[in-house]
Amino acid sequence: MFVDTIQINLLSGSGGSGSVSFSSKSSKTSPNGANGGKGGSIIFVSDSGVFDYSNLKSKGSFKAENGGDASKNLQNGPNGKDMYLKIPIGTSIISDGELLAEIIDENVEYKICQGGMGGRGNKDLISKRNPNPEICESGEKRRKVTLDLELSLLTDIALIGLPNAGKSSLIQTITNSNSKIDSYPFTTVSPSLGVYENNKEIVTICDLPGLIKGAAEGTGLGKSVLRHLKNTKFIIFLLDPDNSGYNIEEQIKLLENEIETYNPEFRNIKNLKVVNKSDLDKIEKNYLNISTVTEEGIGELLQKLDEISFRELNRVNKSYEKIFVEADEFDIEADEDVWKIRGRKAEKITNLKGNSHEILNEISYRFEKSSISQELINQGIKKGDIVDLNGHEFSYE
Ligand SMILES: Nc1nc2c(ncn2[C@@H]2O[C@H](COP(=O)(O)OP(=O)(O)OP(=O)(O)O)[C@@H](O)[C@H]2O)c(=O)[nH]1
Ligand SMILES: [Mg+2]
Repeated sequence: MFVDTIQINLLSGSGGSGSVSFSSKSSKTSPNGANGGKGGSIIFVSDSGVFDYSNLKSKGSFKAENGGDASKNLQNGPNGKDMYLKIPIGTSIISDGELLAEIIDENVEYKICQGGMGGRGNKDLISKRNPNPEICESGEKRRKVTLDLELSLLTDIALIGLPNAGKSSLIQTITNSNSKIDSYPFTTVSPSLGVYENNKEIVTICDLPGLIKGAAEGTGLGKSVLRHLKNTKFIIFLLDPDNSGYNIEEQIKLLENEIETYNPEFRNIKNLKVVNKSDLDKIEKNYLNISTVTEEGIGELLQKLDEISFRELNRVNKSYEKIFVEADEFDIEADEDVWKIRGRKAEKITNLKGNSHEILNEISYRFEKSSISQELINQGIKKGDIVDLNGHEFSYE
């Protein structure tokens, strides 16, 4: 089964915990607790040998390795392995309806779910304030990301027409494709690719399901057909003189209208209008007439296509990568004189283990320096109010 849309859950690895330990070679002990390993990240790699998401479909959820905890005596925890997932070229990466990336180049790596930072051990926490720390940091938690992936195939030519126009018959006539042909509408339910060689280059053709009125709004297989056009360089409109509902001009109008409604930019895709089924003696004078049955006109069609240099044509889509600055976010919830603060930034302040007295000192030092403290002042915190920072409570001074 061809899978061209998928929702997947990604979990990066958590960071390992730092350690608290001391060297005791001489009478003077010194901190030598090491750092936890980084958690593994999940990285997409665009691969021209992958054609859809069926390799991801069977799992749906992916988890990178956690970083290891540090041991004593300067032994850092091992980093968790990154996980690489192959995705097809032509993938749109979408999070919560927002487009994060369009991947149309081969071998692009996209770190989509960052592994957690390892926690620092007591050696790296030495400071003037605390020269002999008995605390360490726990590692950052894993991140969870849910993404929608949508594929728009990269092809030179797309065959567009109403159901039964003969699109699959045409791709079979001119390429090695064995797209299914039958006399009922919507025989083709997913795109199929074929290639042929002209005197200059290898040309890829994509046979698509038929379009009907309302396709741009999702009628029939509409959206899943039209989505592919953003990575298509050229359209053949295949028209059917034997269609009982629409004459040739009406078919052109319907198809162009659906395409433009879906995306006005698609108007710029070059096209050729071809009338099929000339063997039925329904010749349309103003167009190239062909028959996939008698192969009449097929040579002429190929000649016309030979005149086009597909390499030089542009696709509507551009590769795109949103600069993804992860916010060090936090939420403040105020209830009378208690201020509850949660979120990644709060975790970064309170991620400490060890001597409880030192933990409190370190937390209040980090808290005062942080933007959380400034935000609380802006929101009107008063002396004596209770601050609940990720479960650690203290009174504000
Ligand atoms: N007489 C005649 N019939 C044709 C010709 N080309 C295709 N057909 C017939 O038209 C019907 C539809 O052909 P398909 O190739 O499956 O059409 P399609 O456009 O791929 O249809 P969908 O996948 O349903 O959108 C079949 O019965 C074909 O045999 C032609 O040149 N002449
Ligand atoms: Mg078909």
